[in-house]
Amino acid sequence: MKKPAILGGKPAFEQPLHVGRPNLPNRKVFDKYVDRIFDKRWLTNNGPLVREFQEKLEEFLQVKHCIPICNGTIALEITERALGFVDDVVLPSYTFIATAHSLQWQRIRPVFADIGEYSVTINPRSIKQVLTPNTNGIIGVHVYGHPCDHKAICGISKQHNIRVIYDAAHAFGCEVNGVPIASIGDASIFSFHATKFFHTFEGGIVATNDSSLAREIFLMTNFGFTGNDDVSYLGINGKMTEIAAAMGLSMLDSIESIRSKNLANYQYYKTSLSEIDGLEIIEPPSSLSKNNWQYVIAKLDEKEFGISRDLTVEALKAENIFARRYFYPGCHRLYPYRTCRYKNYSLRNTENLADQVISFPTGQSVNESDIKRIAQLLHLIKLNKAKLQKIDIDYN
Ligand code: T4K
Repeated sequence: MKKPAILGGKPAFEQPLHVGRPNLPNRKVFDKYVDRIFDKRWLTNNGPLVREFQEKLEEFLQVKHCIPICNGTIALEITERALGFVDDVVLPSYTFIATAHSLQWQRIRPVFADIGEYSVTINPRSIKQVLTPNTNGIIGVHVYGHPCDHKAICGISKQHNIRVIYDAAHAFGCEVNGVPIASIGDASIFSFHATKFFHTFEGGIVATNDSSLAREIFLMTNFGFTGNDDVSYLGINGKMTEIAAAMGLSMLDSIESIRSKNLANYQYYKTSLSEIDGLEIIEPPSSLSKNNWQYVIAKLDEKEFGISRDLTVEALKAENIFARRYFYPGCHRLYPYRTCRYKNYSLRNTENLADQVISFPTGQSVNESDIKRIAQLLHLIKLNKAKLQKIDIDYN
């Protein structure tokens, strides 16, 4: 059996395999849109491609309004402001740091709730436990595209008169029990960052069925201008560029082939990893009736696997496989939140999952033979556990 690279062997992959390696559209389709940008000399500020992209997204996502934005974080910030979020807003700690920062950046207090024991999304019971008289917003995150329990969240929102945003950064093209995911809650935001299943280099949107909210968000995205010399809202520059829309329009053409590729990769992983004790792929819940299969996520049980999750990630890195620990350690254990006094309640499920999670490379640039090789390497790492355990790692 070959020596693992971490013990001095040669890396298994010459070219690195990354989680988040961007999917790309057909180059000729993209070039045609770029020609249109050059012909028109219109680069940003709600240009023709952005407007065309917006219309296509509204149709694709089956939602009344989509407002294109420069990235997912600004989409969150503008939506929070437009919905009047102040004081305390409840969100899961198990998310990318941008969800929490979008609040803290505006001096709104993020109040972290736990995820469920068997789910990756915010637990409605935990939301109820952390509500305060000052809570006026909830942000549910469809982590890895897995839908939040939106019916229970809707009940809490009605009972306490609290508005709800869904951070659907991972859920583009998903449906929950046959319902398009963008149509639940007061508004949803999507991230079109390069690492996402569907992207515009950098970008995002707010999606909502509320027409007056959509107008307010649209105006806030352009400094609050309601005419050349008239400003009606406190706004910011959140505009999407024409080149980003060109990428988005081209990606829409390729979206179903990328979805199929992701699904095939997910199935290869599921088969290849099924025989490895201590490593378990997290399956999507049955409520996710349409998935984009963007993330392949597993839980590594150190006792059963024989080596820690962190050492495994490090050993894979030596083989040129850049797996990630999305979302370790949970926002509440990161700056600036770790020093706040939130912890009169438990985030046990968040911490358990964050300590075990491992995200594997997928997307267009990964194929069946890569996945088989990754599985073989995991076997190899397990076999060499005694030697590997002697290695001291400094993950960061
Ligand atoms: N809400 C949620 C739930 C989110 O997950 C995110 C973003 C947001 C809100 C905010 O949306 P944006 O404001 O970003 O639109 C990456 C992405 O940058 C971030 O968009 C994403 N979530 C998050 C989950 O992943 P990092 O800090 O892990 O990125 P980085 O630089 O480590 O890159 C990730 C991997 O992708 C690396 O292995 C390298 C690879 N990569 C990356 C780029 C940009 C490439 O191979 N090529 C590339 O061009 O955050």
